[in-house]
Amino acid sequence: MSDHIEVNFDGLVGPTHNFAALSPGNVASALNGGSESQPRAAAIEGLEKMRQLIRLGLVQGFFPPQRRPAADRLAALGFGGSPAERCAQAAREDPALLVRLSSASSMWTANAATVIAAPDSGDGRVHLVTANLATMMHRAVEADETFAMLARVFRDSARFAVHPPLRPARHLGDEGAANHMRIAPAHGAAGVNIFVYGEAQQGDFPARQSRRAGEAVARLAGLKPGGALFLPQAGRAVQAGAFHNDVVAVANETVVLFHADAFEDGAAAEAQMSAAMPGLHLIRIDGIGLDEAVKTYLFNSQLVSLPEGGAALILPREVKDHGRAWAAVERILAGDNPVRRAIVVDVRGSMRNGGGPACLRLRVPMPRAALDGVDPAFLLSEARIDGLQALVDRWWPDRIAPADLLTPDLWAAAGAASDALERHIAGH
Ligand code: SUG
Repeated sequence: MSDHIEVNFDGLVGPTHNFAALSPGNVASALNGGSESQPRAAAIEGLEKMRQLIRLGLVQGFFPPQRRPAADRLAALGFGGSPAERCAQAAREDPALLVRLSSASSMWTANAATVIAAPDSGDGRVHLVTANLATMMHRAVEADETFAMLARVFRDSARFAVHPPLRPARHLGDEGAANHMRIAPAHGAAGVNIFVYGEAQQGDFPARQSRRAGEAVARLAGLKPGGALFLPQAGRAVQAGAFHNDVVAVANETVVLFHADAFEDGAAAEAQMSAAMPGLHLIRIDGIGLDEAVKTYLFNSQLVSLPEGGAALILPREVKDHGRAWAAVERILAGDNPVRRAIVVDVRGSMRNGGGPACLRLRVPMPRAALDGVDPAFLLSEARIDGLQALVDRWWPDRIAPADLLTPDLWAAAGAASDALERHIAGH
């Protein structure tokens, strides 16, 4: 058994999961804006995905959803009274603000932080740099609480270094691990960290990740020379709806799977990646269009190393349902590379807001022994997943229509669900 593992921390879908079209450049979010959501079903889907990873023999963790609507934020903005009174005032005076403070977007934990593995960092610790999520207001409000949560979960400072969000955020857009790929001979060996960033806006849709943010992460973690590679994301990929690099590329150990149009200069990117690590399997997919990549989220699969050797792709159902995307998967499986299995999961609720299997998880490579330094309340077994499913069944709203976000009933229901989850975690 390897002494170095990767733990996936999935975000539990929150009780206010809804479709508010808050993310320009995210095609699914725009398309589904205004439709009714199913928070309970979406949370159960996510938990089932976590269960599948456990059944593969992998270590699985979770992060709780942040409390929404964020009534504490409303207080900081001058809304007065009890949490419900603050929400009521905001609903009257600035409903668009209340909607932004009601998003369950903290579920996409690939955007919680950038993680630098222990073998790559200057001090041998795992480094987590909290993402500032500066580009979208509903996401920027996550950052401070995410920092506090990460410090709580990764509590052993001899093993983990948790950094606050980069500031000034507006000038250092940072969306975390969604724009970072690590290549290495194995999780436990020294690797190369690929930071993919967006150049200045090239169309209607914003690029969210700045090059400077990646440079700061590299410095903060003490990356060794040669331990970092900076690649510009293709402007046309961003304009096609790849608002994060993980919509068009994914890497794991010796494999990089990417769309032919993912990088600004594809040939140069391939040459640089190959030069950075001998023995790399570069799997370039050109049989499907960028629009199909965005629609199916083929590249937002999780690519995980299996305990028995080889790797598996954890794919969204939308890939299986799409002829050309599925044909690409079959070619990957037949090819000369470590990918052995394709496992299909259903995370439809999250997908409809542009969050696939890989968006829902923060991967944290660590020495197995470092698990002792993680708060066990955030590590899962199948029995603990059963417990969370029962909780979600009881407390998560069945449906949310956009207008519900402005009603006291929903604030009360969401608050009760968050209280129940807090008690559940405290009772662990
Ligand atoms: O930031 N969607 C998220 C999806 C994040 C996906 N994460 C990764 N690719 N790693 C976003 O755009 C939509 C919310 C709404 O429209 O209601 C949203 O925030």
